[in-house]
Amino acid sequence: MPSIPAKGVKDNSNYEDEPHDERNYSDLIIRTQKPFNAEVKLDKLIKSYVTDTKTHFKRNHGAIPTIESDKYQLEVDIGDMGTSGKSRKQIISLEQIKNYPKVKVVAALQCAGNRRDGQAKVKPVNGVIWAAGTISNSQWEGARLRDILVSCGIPADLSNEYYAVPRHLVLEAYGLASDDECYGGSIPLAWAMDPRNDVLVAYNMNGQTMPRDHGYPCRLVVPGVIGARWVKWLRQVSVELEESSNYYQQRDYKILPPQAGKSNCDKYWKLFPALHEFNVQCVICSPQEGSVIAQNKPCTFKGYAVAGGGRPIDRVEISLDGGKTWNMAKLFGISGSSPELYSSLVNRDVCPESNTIPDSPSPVESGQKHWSWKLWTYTIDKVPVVFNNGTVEVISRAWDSSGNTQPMTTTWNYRGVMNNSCFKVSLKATPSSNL
Ligand SMILES: Nc1nc2c(c(=O)[nH]1)N[C@H]1C(S)=C(S)[C@@H](COP(=O)(O)O)O[C@H]1N2
Ligand SMILES: [Mo]
Repeated sequence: MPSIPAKGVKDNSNYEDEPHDERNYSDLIIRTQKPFNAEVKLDKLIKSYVTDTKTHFKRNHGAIPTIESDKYQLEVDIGDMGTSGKSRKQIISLEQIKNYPKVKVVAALQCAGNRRDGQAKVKPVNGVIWAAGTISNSQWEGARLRDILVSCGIPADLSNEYYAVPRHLVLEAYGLASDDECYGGSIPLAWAMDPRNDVLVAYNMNGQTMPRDHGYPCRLVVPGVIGARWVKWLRQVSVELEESSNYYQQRDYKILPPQAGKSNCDKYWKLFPALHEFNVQCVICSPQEGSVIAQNKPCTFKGYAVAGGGRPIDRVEISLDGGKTWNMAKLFGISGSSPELYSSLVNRDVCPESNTIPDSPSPVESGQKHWSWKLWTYTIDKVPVVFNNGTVEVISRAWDSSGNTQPMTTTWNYRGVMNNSCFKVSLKATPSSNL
């Protein structure tokens, strides 16, 4: 645990060096200033398939540290493999990290607290109240954590008997955090060692140096897994037999049963596992709640959908009759994590007013994981008069390749995490002449 800041690192405990120039404040909704927590306005969120870096949500449990990249050190502790002849603790510089084979992955990053506002409507929850804008889809570039660990002495072959014992990679960050001595967490070692999982120590985001807000000089990228494990300003990675004891692993990102609340949560934390993969999610970004739409005119609904663990989104559906019948939306996105496809998608207007989004490219080879979100549109040619000056409720839901879909209503949990109930917007349909 860090008590004094490392050489070349300033903790900025008074928030004296926040990177204001990295933030497009007009696209963001600020939830807390210190720490800086901001989500993206829904209409801005889907303006391009790859999220603009300055418009990316920002989720922090402390101040943004200032780190001099030439002094940056990643400490790797290989735990009980330290008896194999390799030294147990090894220090790796940024230059060394950049010498490993470079890997690019396009992946969605979603906070487990995305849509916590829906939980807070049921009963007060403990956490920043977010709407549906704590998600992004970016290209991440860096070294495979697997490659670094193999060169430090961890067996490369997952069939090695070493993997008969489950181990964890305990992650710690530079900088301060509000609930513990530093920000930390863990992921299963075998997850990070599986090359198909694309776990990266990333130093570039969308083709540019990693911004300070997002982890400069290095952050972990764990596609398909809740944002909490994507540790920014990565300081240490240790192989251990137990999960991280850090607050953010043990007491934060868990789904407690509804009977657990502020007064009795202590006895429940131990009973439930820390969250890892996120669940299937789908959000209507436009039109937004309360908007007015014109009768007899076309109306296009737009949004995003994403599934955890590398599962593809198979289907997005829209209901205009309270969930009795469902209509299929058009999906747009890349099927795997191919960097070639990425380059053709950057800054492309994927949600034009007309419904001209191309269908998804054909499925990729089996075994390839699906880390990106899908954007979708659904157009009705004529808003029916039957809505008759009244409100119409539009409901969306997605299905992933494992047949997972979304519940109609949310089940409350104390931390308000992983709310993926069907997204609903109420719109007012009026005669066009009234608009
Ligand atoms: N060091 C550090 N890493 C962190 C956090 C943090 O507060 N400190 N927040 C985590 C959470 S909860 C999320 S959702 C993501 C958010 O990443 P972003 O700010 O780049 O959007 O970073 C994760 N990594
Ligand atoms: Mo998060």
